[in-house]
Amino acid sequence: MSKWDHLWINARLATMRDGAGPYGAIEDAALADKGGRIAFAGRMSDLPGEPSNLATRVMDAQNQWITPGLIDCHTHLVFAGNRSEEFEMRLAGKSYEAIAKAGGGIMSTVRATRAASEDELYAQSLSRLHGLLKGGVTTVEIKSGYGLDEATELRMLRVARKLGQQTGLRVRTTYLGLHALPPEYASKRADFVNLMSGPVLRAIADEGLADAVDAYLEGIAFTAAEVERFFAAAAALGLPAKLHADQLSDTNGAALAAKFRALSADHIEYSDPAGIAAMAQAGTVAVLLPGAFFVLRETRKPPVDLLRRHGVPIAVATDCNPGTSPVVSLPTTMSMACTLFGLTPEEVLAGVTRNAARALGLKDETGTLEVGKAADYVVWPITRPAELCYWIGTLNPSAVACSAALAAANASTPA
Ligand code: DI6
Ligand code: FE
Repeated sequence: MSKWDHLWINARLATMRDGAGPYGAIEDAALADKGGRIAFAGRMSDLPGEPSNLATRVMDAQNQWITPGLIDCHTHLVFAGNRSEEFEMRLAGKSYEAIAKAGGGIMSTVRATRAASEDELYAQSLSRLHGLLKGGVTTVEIKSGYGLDEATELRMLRVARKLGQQTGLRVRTTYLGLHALPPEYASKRADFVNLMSGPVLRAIADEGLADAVDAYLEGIAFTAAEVERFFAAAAALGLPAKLHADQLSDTNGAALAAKFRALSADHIEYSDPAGIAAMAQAGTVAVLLPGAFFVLRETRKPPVDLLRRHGVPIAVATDCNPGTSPVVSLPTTMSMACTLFGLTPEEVLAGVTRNAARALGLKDETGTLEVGKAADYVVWPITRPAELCYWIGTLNPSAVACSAALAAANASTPA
């Protein structure tokens, strides 16, 4: 047998395998990888020989816990500038909707992002990505949506792809074509929807720049009919949907997402029981975003009990964006998901691993520690998995492995 690349011994694994007991935990465990795939995840006593004979590098985890690499499945990480003035306006009593209606909000970031060069956009976004990395993230979803014209939407997605290539993180990109109506289309809504669902979508698909599409279904954003038109055009090109749904009001977003068999419906604070039942039927993941709930001081919580009762998979993400969730720490968000939404630490860890992978169409690739899956994992200096949700701002991984880094390195090494 040719040797494994790495072997961790004396570890405790939170495999997060579905149906394998709390955290899918294995004590007195070992984890090995070879060629960027997990080659062994089990008990030390089941190792097929002496560790030093089995792997090129053997590391002693000294009883630390190893989890799957964390997955942040909803971010708007690529943008220019910041919205700290609006933060101050909201603290002084102005609402998020009122600021948006007055031309601020998403449009203020659109102006800054349109004005930024690709290099500026890359540099500003890279520092945020480093923040996520420090928290154990190995896969991140990045949306466009602060361009709202062809050139800037493409630029955002290219920057997102380049961030993945250069950092070695696994990046999934989402074309958020219907995010806000730019003022130049104020009296031509249908033209804007047609542009985003037609020429811009095709240009993005031609360059292979997006893995999915997303839309903002909300009173201050787009209607169900507009979103349906956009989703249908994406489906015709083979692109799956994700949806910002029922965040500030009930717009039947959960049901619409289910109708298109969307990968996920995100936010869903106001979703009704019929919508949640439809999501369960369609296999649509519920992505909960406590950062936005916290920043906007919302009071309506997502229907967690209903999600549990219907068996809808729950994911948790940062929603990193300059308006409603300027958060670049997934562990901090995990703490919020417990304290603000009442999820258990085990539900939250599933929400940033197994279920987050599913929300990105990656469930066979990453999200659990299982032989054959990508070698994405994090070693944590903790004694219980719940510590991952308990500490705020202090916990750093002891080691992070991301197989996408290996793939990127191989791609850039001449054969
Ligand atoms: N995600 C979004 O896209 C909007 N809200 C959210 O949670 C708006 C983001 C922004 O204000 O820039
Ligand atoms: Fe968002």
